[in-house]
Amino acid sequence: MKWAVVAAVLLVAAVAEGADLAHRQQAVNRLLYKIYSPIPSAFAKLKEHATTFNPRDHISHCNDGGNSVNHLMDEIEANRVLEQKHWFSLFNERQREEALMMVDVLLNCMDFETFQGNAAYFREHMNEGEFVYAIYVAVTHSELMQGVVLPPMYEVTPHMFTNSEVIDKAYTAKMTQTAGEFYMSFTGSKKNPEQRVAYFGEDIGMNSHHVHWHMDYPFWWHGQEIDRKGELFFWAHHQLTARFDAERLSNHLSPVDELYWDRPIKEGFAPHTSYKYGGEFPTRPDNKNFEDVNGVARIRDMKIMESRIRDAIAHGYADNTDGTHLDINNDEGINVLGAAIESSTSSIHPSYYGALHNQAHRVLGQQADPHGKFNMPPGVMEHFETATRDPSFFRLHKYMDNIFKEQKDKLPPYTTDDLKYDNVEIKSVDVDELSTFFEDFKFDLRNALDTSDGVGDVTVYAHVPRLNHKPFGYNINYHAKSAERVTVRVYLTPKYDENGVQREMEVGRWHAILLDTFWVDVEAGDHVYHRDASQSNVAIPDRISFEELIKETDEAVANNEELSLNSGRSCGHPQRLLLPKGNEEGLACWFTVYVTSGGDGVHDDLQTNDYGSNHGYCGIQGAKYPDKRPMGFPYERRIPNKFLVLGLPNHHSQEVNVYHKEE
Ligand code: CUO
Repeated sequence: MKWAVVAAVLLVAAVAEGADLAHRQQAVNRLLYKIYSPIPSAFAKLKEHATTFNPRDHISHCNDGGNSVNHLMDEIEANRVLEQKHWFSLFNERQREEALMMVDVLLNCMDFETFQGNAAYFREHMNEGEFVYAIYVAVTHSELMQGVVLPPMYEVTPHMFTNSEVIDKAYTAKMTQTAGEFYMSFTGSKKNPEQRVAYFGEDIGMNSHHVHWHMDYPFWWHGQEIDRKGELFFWAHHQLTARFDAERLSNHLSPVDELYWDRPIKEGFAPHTSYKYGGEFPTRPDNKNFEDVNGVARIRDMKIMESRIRDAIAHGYADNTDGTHLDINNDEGINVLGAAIESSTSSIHPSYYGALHNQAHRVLGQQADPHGKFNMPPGVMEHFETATRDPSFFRLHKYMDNIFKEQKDKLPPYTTDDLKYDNVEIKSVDVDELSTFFEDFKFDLRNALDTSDGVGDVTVYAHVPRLNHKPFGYNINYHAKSAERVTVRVYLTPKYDENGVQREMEVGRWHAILLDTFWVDVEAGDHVYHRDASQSNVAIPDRISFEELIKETDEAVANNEELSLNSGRSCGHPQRLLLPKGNEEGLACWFTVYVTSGGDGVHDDLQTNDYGSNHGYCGIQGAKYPDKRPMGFPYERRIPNKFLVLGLPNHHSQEVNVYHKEE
């Protein structure tokens, strides 16, 4: 009895401290709930914090002695921060600086109570966009917030993911207090061939993966060094490019061409999206010539950055800030280049190599009003949430992908010894039918709308078609000489080009899509290993909806139960989009299984621990990328002699078709 009392007291104490997962999750849900309106009175604790919590009174609970709190408070008190009800873009230097001040505050909190108090206070004193960004990043990286699930961004800031027409209907629904469900179509019309692949660039799950990738691996990151961050920038975007090209082939379009600074931007773009504050996203007509963007960059600067980077590749070394050289003609070179091109804070020489990628996003985003004559807000290219909607995104990333390829192509091709793994022979692979279809997806728009304590809530949802595929799996029939741990990489590579000409392996390899990487203990003799697509380590399942997240969390808090959401990181390609769309006739692809030694795995437990099952494109947070080999192995290097690869017992390719079935 006595122990029961003690346990009960301890539980009450823990709950009062608010440190258990359910309470932390509830705080995050509430902080992000209807962020354009004041904190509702129903969230009494947060509401109270927002008015009575003075961050300066709690600096003894900050790891940095309160430096970041004092800094941000000084800026707010001097009225130097961005006003509320104004757009926010991470690429705007001053706005980013402010958002990062808040990230610093949150990441320096010693305990959850201080985190919560500061967050509630700054929610009411900072720009909403800066606030949301800071919360997402802080929850992603804070030790205190381990296990907390971030609600889907498309339900927290729906404007960034939803067509204005649908948002307008949601406003009307709210005004008239009539619930509504509205159908959203992809932007543009069938007169625009690019519209055939808009379902990919505008997929809200893919947009969400992309924005989270950049939150997990921010270019401004000044914390502990992140393993292979520059290489991962190359790889995640290389795969996005390869996947986009496969979608294009599925729809009888040529692969995307790269961007040229001295040629017109071929495709225009009318985003059909509006800011919550700041009007419509700017539109760009077809064939717009590049213009210098005031206060951002001249086109000449962009060419200079490109040429310095290409020089580094040609020389085989990059310049350090002290004038010494770093050899990049090796597997690590891609990591150096990725950081320099993006550019991130890990760039070897930021003032020399500049920030080709980040500046290009801004230059492209502002082509509709390059001289600021019309006071237009930033373009879709200036937000990771919206960038992939614009066809120029893929041109830009193809352009950078080609620069990365130059470096990779300078490395010597692998030899048989590099690629061979004698212990396993893959006899055959049986792949289930691969077929895709469009389905309807519904998401909540409520958080886009203003509200206040006295106004009733109205349910408003958007419906959007989205690509999915039939569940599939495959059996790998193998013979192993001895029981051993192995590394398995699975790729899908379109077989033909847009003209129906079969691609040579040397050409096709750069278009290979990684479907999965995993580790398994094989047994000696002849065996079959079954793998399901749903286990893929590049993709994540659907995110829990914000509504469901709130419901489950509130129930757990009310009933004093443990919260188990079973939902990992938000970074990860959507499981639904694991396959390209294909077409009615079947998109012919090579389905490749490549097995190497388990020694390629960095961690000892990879055969039982999938580390959240999203490491293929998103790495493992706080730990090393699990595959020791270069990302894209073995296709990231030239393959002048395909027979060398085809003759390997541990490499098996066979033709499959990806079918698309119209519903
Ligand atoms: Cu992800 Cu350009 O890097 O958008």
